[in-house]
Amino acid sequence: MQELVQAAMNGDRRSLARTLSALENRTINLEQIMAIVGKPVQATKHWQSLAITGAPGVGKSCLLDGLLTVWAQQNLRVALLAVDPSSPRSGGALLGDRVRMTVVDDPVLKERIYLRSIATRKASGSVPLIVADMTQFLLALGWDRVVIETVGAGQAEVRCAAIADRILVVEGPARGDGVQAEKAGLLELADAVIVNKCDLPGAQRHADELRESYELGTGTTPPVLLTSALHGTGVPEAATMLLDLESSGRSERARWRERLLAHHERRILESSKLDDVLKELAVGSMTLDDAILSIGEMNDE
Ligand SMILES: Nc1nc2c(ncn2[C@@H]2O[C@H](COP(=O)(O)OP(=O)(O)OP(=O)(O)O)[C@@H](O)[C@H]2O)c(=O)[nH]1
Ligand SMILES: [Mg+2]
Repeated sequence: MQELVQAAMNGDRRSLARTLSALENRTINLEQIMAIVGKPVQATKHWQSLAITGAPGVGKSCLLDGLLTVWAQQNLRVALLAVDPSSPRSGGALLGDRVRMTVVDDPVLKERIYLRSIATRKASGSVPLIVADMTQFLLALGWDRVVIETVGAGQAEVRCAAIADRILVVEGPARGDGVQAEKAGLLELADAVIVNKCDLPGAQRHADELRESYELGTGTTPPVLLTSALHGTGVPEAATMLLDLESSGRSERARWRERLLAHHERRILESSKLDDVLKELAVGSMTLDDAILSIGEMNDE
């Protein structure tokens, strides 16, 4: 494992892929890897991880292709972690079956880009945790930025997004139903929103609706931009805006809420006392409140 991680540090892509697989399969943990890497992730004045999330087919991958191209042309080294949905809709399609990234066709740019998909249906353990660990590892290896693509507004996806420093929500043109309530939680997490497919009718209207609904709420309104990933319209502007994106106050709180919930869940699931607690709960000799307390005490020891 030592040799593998060192080869990854020296830029060998196959070793990098194998180390990430080991993290994904939990055959190695982040602490062990970081002990080999030997240097912590350096804080920078910009974000280091950005989650891109939105409904299936809204154009996230197409948009990312454009964004990664611009960033790579500026000499940035960017890694993309695409979290593959386990939903029956796609049957857990792999990255290769989805949109093709053209940025890797350029022999110079491809050296500055790393693409990796994470198959959620195969993952053993918490996907947000795996994504967080992979992100830290990539940053420690010197990748400038890590971008995480997740699909949908389900709890697991929101949790994956919440591990990132910034969250970009991608939307499509208006479908005439306004801003739906079930999306409110996701929009609350957004540091920026891009309405993609602006070559189709309804995009401008949806951008207006979004701005309006943000203005009705409390806190700052995140930037709302229009792009057509298909034609490249607005993509360079979006790339520039995103590079220096600040966290909106509201998203910061929402993000920590998700992280706290994820952390709590992980503590319970990883507790050595879990089996005993479940047995006691099942026979009624313990209350749920006692169970939480008991697991908490155990972990504090
Ligand atoms: N008209 C139009 N079509 C677009 C645009 N961007 C993407 N598409 C098309 O939308 C489809 C889905 O694009 P993807 O980039 O794969 O969307 P995605 O959000 O990554 O999809 P999932 O990863 O499956 O959730 C593709 O057929 C694209 O060609 C756009 O700006 N305008
Ligand atoms: Mg995609």
